[in-house]
Amino acid sequence: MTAINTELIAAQNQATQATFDKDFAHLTEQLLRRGIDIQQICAQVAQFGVAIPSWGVGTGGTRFARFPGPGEPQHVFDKIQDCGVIHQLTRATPSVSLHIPWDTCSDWGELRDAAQAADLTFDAINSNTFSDQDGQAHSYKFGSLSHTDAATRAQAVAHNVECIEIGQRLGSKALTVWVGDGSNFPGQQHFRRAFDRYMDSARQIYQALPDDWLMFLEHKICEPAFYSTVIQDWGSSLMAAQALGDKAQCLVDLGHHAPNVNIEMIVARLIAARKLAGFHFNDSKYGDDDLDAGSVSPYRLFLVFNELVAAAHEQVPAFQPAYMLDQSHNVTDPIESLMSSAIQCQRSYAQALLVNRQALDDAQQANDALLATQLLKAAFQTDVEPILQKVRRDAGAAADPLNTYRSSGYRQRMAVKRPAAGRSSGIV
Ligand code: AFD
Ligand code: MN
Ligand code: MN
Repeated sequence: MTAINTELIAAQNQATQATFDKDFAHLTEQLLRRGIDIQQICAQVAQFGVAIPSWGVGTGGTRFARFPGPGEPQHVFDKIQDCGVIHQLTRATPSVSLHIPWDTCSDWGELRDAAQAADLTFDAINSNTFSDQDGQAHSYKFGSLSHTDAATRAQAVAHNVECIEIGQRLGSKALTVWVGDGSNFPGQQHFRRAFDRYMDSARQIYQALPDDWLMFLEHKICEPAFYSTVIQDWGSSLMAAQALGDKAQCLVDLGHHAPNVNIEMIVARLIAARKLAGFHFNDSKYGDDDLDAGSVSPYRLFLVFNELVAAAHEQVPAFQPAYMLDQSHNVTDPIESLMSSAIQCQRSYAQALLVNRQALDDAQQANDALLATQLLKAAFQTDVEPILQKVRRDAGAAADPLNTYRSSGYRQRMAVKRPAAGRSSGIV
């Protein structure tokens, strides 16, 4: 089942075929001079996929306001349909990451079928103990997994276990746990005891994990707690993951660090510790801004991918990070943002594949700082668009996803089919 007319895609791709051929031939020749086989790069890029967060297809908002866009998804099946469009046009987003209970469903089997029909699978499932749900016995106002009250902690544990059960029905293989737990005032919370309580709860969740599942711990420096958070940085996350066991790993959301922190080095450390779960890609200028991946700092995104490609190149054992987007689209059509963000991740990956690893090793060994950094720049400054387009064309996706999406009239059709529903979930 395809949401966008395949003939439209084919016609648009055909219209730009001749200029594309020239661009691709030129890049092929350029890379050959650098000793790089473009077909090999294309084959690797074709394997790249990044999961779409179900909450990302609805318009986001800030704590000040939300400005809903037309044709927003009204339930999880609509979200799957939108994710299907993103994947159809890019072939770079083969899976969806659900958020419970934002994504409620009375028949998970039906949802699995709908995803399959859209050629999608389910990535890590996300629990939510950072907001209260209707009819919930205990409030998370003062925390969840680390709450001072045992009954509140037990409720939060039970929710996570339920998320695992839902995920099992959908074919997920990981649970992502992010808690908003923390404090707003110095003295409000006993740091060590709060961490101990978190660990006690996390252990119970860990015990409920099926053998072939992973538990992704997502740290975040602040928000909604603005003085301290229980899992505030990669150090706390690593401590927790190491104490829990092999199935617990650390997830890096690019927006969850102190300003100017060297994220690519954190990535390298987590790889060294064999604890890198994967990513929530997005970009930021100030905090957890959830801007589109690579929209502010494309070089930083490239440097993160450079660490990932280096680890794969050096054959770090069991190195299989999970890639997800986690963005909030306040002023753009979410489908457009998600398509361009997925492609931006692909672009960074492709550029990182162009780094001359041997020359970089040699430059590092010789302490040739300038040459080393120029080798990275040479890769980053290569326009890999023909590679990305080639991969999309070969997969039957759109050569120019944004243009094809806009001319498909999908959003206009959805605006009629899904009349303004008022509020939708996914504001963080
Ligand atoms: C948080 C985290 C986490 C969570 C999300 C909800 O990034 O991934 O699931 O917001 O939108 O800041
Ligand atoms: Mn996140
Ligand atoms: Mn976040």
